[in-house]
Amino acid sequence: MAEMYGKANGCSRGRGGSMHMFDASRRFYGGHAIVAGGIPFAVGLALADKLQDRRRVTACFFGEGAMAEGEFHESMNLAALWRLPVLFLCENNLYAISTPLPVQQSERELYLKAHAYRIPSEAVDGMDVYAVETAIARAAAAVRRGDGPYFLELRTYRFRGHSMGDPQRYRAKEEIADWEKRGPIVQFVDRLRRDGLLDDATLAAIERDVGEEVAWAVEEAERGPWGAGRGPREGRLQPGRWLSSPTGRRCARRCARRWPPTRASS
Ligand SMILES: Cc1ncc(C[n+]2csc(CCOP(=O)(O)OP(=O)(O)O)c2C)c(N)n1
Ligand SMILES: [Mg+2]
Repeated sequence: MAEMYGKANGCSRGRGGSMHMFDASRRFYGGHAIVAGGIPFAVGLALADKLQDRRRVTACFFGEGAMAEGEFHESMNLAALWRLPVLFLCENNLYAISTPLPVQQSERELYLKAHAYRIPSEAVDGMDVYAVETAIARAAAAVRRGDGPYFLELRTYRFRGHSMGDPQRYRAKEEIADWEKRGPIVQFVDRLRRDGLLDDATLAAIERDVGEEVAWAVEEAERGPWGAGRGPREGRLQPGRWLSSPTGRRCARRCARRWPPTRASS
């Protein structure tokens, strides 16, 4: 949360924001602003593990939009050719920002693309927590055994816009409402209740705990200092300081002139 605020107590010392979250101490290697940028990076990490005889699995998450990028195909080829220990996890939520799947991809059965590189691959109901857990456990075990890469297409949906600036004019409200009814948390809770594993009091306690944790993260982020990171750009990220610089003042004036955006400039 502190990283989202751009604060120095964030995992990338406030320099990454939502696009470049990185925490090497927890083996969490991004956040990549370039669509598909994380895929060759993951292949490199898996190559390092293989060369150094470490029995690790690199889990590489990306949206289906990344599968139209050249980097995806180069990475699949090398991962398969060198039998690298990497588990590719594509979250297919049917839209790349505003572009629906049929307008992005010539082959809509996305898992077949990995299959073409001789990587074992399957499509999974990404709205079903059990199905996802089972498929990932099986795939990760195969990768860890040294069988080479594995690919899972997790079929899901994005309930919100791609970003804060996405007005979602490209899809109907009814479509979103339909998918929300089948949301993974809704389905999981229903199933736990049906199986007698969850009662109202336990659910309320879990929701309270989660709420408290999120509130704590927000407070820590609010309290965190600006720009205390080390390096040559020390302190430059403090918005107050930047806005009072000549460049900052010029940018602020330019933005003010352009706001609200007209149809032609937006
Ligand atoms: C190489 C590259 N091209 C274009 C963009 C602009 N861009 C940002 S996100 C995105 C769509 C990505 O699709 P997906 O991964 O399905 O994301 P979703 O909309 O589902 O969140 C695009 C084209 C980018 N960041 N990098
Ligand atoms: Mg998508």
